[in-house]
Formats: sequence, structure tokens, C-alpha cells
Amino acid sequence: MDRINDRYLKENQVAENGLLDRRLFLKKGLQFGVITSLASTASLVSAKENDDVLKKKSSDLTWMHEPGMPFSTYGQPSKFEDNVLRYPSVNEAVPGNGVSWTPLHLMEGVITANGLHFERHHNGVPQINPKKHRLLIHGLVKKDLIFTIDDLLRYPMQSKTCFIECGGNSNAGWHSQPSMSEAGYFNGMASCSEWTGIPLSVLLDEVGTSKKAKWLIAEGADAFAMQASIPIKKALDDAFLALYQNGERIRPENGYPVRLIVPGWEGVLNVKWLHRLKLTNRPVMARNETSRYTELQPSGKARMFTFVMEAKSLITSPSAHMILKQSDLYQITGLAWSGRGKIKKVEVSADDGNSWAEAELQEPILDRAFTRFRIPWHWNGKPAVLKSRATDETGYVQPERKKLVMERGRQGFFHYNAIINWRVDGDGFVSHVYDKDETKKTDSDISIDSDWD
Ligand SMILES: Nc1nc2c(c(=O)[nH]1)N[C@H]1C(S)=C(S)[C@@H](COP(=O)(O)O)O[C@H]1N2
Ligand SMILES: [Mo]
Repeated sequence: MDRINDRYLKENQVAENGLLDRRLFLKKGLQFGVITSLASTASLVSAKENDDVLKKKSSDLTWMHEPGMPFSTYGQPSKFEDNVLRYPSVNEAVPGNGVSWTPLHLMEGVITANGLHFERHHNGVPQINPKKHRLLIHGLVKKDLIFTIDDLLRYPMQSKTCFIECGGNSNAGWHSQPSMSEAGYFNGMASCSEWTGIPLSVLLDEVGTSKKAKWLIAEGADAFAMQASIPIKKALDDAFLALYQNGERIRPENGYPVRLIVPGWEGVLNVKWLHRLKLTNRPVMARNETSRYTELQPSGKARMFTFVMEAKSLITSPSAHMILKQSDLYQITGLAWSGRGKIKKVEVSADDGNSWAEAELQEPILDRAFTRFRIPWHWNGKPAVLKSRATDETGYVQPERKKLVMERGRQGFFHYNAIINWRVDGDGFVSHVYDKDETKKTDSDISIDSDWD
């Protein structure tokens, strides 16, 4: 028996295959009486059981009968949430080179908990003693300056909530077969935090940049001594040195004691463990600017210095590996972001892209930050394909996979931001699929399994 009234569905449907008015839950709550409950009937506790719980009769509920745990100096997640973990993938020959993905499919809201921020290291996490760390600014400047961490901590600070996304995020999308991983373990080389620190423009003003300076070469104090070239214009615009992440000092794996934040641009530019900024008139042409991040296009020309992370979205629930228990009312939810500014709208389709409805965007909608979207959906128990499509404030629309592959060819490795399809089969099992009419076997895969960038 379908527990949802037909008339209710008709009145509220905004696109085919059960997509409902995005404001439904906000305006009208769950409308008990029209729908019995959002929870599955099996999980509903009987009135009698409820009574027992309240009377503390259940001997199972030990926590209601004895004092709880003492206070703690640093809190940890509940032991019942021990599956909410980053997923590491490392190069066995060089264990310090690899990534760990953020479990986006197991999270809510828009902020990434510090212990779950994705990681990308080329040679491990240095254990930096802040007392011994120095930041040198030199090159095309009026005077070189060296800062200690204590010096940096004296500057007036600002906070910005923004995402960091690796340019190689979602690169399994370039494969000829869809990734079989959970949503986060395929797209979670992206995380969003409130970063606090010092605008780079303030420090560049201190050293006095020469007019000839066009680039800023940033270098990390890790054993890889990673370098990245950043155009001076961006450095002066909104780049900053972060010392804090979501209110506490940056975690070692995310760049302690100080990292660069280059809002909306490729993750690789956000140099961690920052110890040197050199002003120059040309890029340094580091490994990550030449042997990586240079992509041959179908025209025969290569793309280089493709800094901006274009608009992208994905549905985090329901998503790959989840199971919908029965035909019922569900909330489709996911994340959208753009390296060019704010997200303007996110559309969702439940019929494989034939019809679309606008999802509700959760406030506040911030510049270059994760934006949460939600829309109610009635699943009728039949196979369905769910998609989300983001548009940012510049009017840029997230492309279909076919269009992206056609434009960028088969040498693409970075900047995969195509629309992602989740197929719900008749048993409610969700998996990642490409569009029906896409060629399957003809394309050869580029080998990307042991490299992430
Ligand atoms: N010093 C240094 N900075 C670095 C890296 C590195 O290996 N060393 N990796 C870069 C890459 S490729 C990415 S995507 C981001 C990842 O930042 P996170 O580990 O805090 O998520 O850091 C960048 N900064
Ligand atoms: Mo990266």
C-alpha cells in the first residue's frame, strides 16, 4: 500500500517522477494525516515501548540508570559513529604520497569537521614545531622579511568560509566505466571550513612589492617542499594565510602552523606548511604545473594554469551504496559550490534529466563555499535516475558528462565537474551510472589509479 495520498502528490509535484515543491517541508512540515510518517513503519516505536522507556523500565538503557562519563579536555565523536571516516588511498611505494577522501555522503550541513577534512600530501605530514618555523617573503620586494608564527599571530585577522577542492577531485569520472565508490570516496577531495588568518595583501604591503612582480611562488616546509605559482593579482585580491580552521589552530595534516588559502582555485595552490613566498616575474614551472596540471586538449593545444574550480554539485543522499527501503517520501540533499562565486541555483531531476525542479538552497549562501540543497521526492518504487545541476552567479551551468568529455577529450585528468547520475533500481539500491547513450567500451582509460594531485 502506498502510504502517500495521490492528491497530495499531484498538488505538490513540480517535475516528473515525484519531485515535490522544494518548500514543502519548510512550509507545511510533514503533514501528518496525509502521509503517515517519514520514518519507515518498521522503525516506529509502539506506545507501550515508549511508556517503558519513559518509566526507565528497560534494563538495556543503562545510561539512564547510572552517571555518565566525566568531562573531557578534547571531545570525540560518539563511538556509534565510528564508520564516519576519511578513506585513505596511498602510493604503496611512497606511503606519504596519497589522499584521504572526506565522507561527504555521511555528513550534513556545509562545514567539514576538522578530523574529516580531506588530505592530499606528496610526502607525508611534517610535525612542525611552531617555535622553529619561519616564513620568508623575498624576491621582487623592497625589503625581505622573515616572520615567526608569534609575529603572524599578532596581525589583525579575518575569517572566510570557503571550500578547498583538489584539481584532481572526481577524476574517476574520466574513466570509461562509472566509479563504484560511495559519493564521498569519489568526490570528497573537497571540503569546506571557516579559515581565519591574515590577508596576503597586508603582508605584501609590509615587504613592498616591486611593479615587476607578476607571480608569487609559494613553498611548503614538507619533505616534498611543494611549490606553486600564483598570479600576483589573485594574491592581492583574496588570498590569505590561515592559522585557524573552524575555530582551532589548523590540524597538522591541513598545514599547521600556517597555510595559504586561495579561495575558489585549485587545491594545489593552497600551499600547506608555508615557509616561503617569493615574488617573481614568471611562474616557477614546478612539477605540479608541468608534468601535472597540463592537459592536452582535442585541438592539440594543452591547457595550463587552469586555476578556477568551476561550478559543481552532487547529491549526497540518496547516493551510491545507499538503499531506499520502500516507496516513500524522501529528502534529496547534496552540495554545490563554485570557484567563481556564489551558487545561484541547483536543479534536480528524478527522471534522468527529462524534467528538472529547483531545489531549496540553505542559507547562508556564501561566496566560494559549499552550499547545501534539498528537495522532497516521492519514490514510487520503480527504477529512477537522479541528477543535480548547479548554476553559479556568473551564469555558468554544470555540464553533462558527454559535453565535458567532448570539449576536453580523453587526455583530461583534472577539473572533472560533470553532472553525476545516481540510479535507484527497483530494489532501492543506489549506484553511479553514466548516461544511457554514452559509448562504453571504445574509450581507453588513462591510468590514474596511483596518482591524485
Ligand atoms: N606543502 C604542501 N602543500 C600542499 C600539498 C603538499 O603535498 N605539500 N598538497 C596540495 C594539494 S595537491 C592539495 S589538493 C591541497 C590539499 O589540502 P588538504 O590536505 O588540507 O585537504 O594541499 C595542497 N598543498
Ligand atoms: Mo590537489
